[in-house]
Amino acid sequence: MTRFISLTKYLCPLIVLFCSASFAAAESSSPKNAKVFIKEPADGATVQNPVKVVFGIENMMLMPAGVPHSDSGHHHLLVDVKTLPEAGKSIPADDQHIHFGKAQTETTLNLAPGKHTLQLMLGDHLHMPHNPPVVSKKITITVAAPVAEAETKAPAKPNKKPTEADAK
Ligand SMILES: [Cu+2]
Repeated sequence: MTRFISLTKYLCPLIVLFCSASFAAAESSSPKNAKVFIKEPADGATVQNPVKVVFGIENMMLMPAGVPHSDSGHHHLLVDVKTLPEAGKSIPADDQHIHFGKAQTETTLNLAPGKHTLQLMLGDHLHMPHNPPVVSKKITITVAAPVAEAETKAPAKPNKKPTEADAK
């Protein structure tokens, strides 16, 4: 009896694994604790161009595009993306969906001054989102206007000592 119980205990997860694998053969699976996150900049930060973005990953392996390997993928940086890329399709490649197919762990961006959102999504060797998708929290940053531009808009006050006239 004990032997039977322990056997089913090990067999059940295996059966579930095989079944789910056959139903979702097109998508690469990801472990439950898989995580990607933006290490830099901090959420809510005000930054200057060029904006350095550092990627973090946990419980998945970084692998260049085109190299199939279980529990692996490469980063995709989503800039001002409102709707996440669809499951079962390659993540689009454009200015708002930047692929890091060489397994890079950081990048620098030049963004228009103002507010922007950044989010990471892992894609497999075929640039497809995993099942379940491995997506970071979406952060918002403010890109400050270039210093020269900021100065012309708000000229710095001349550095002089306060006089009696100033005090009145
Ligand atoms: Cu990709």
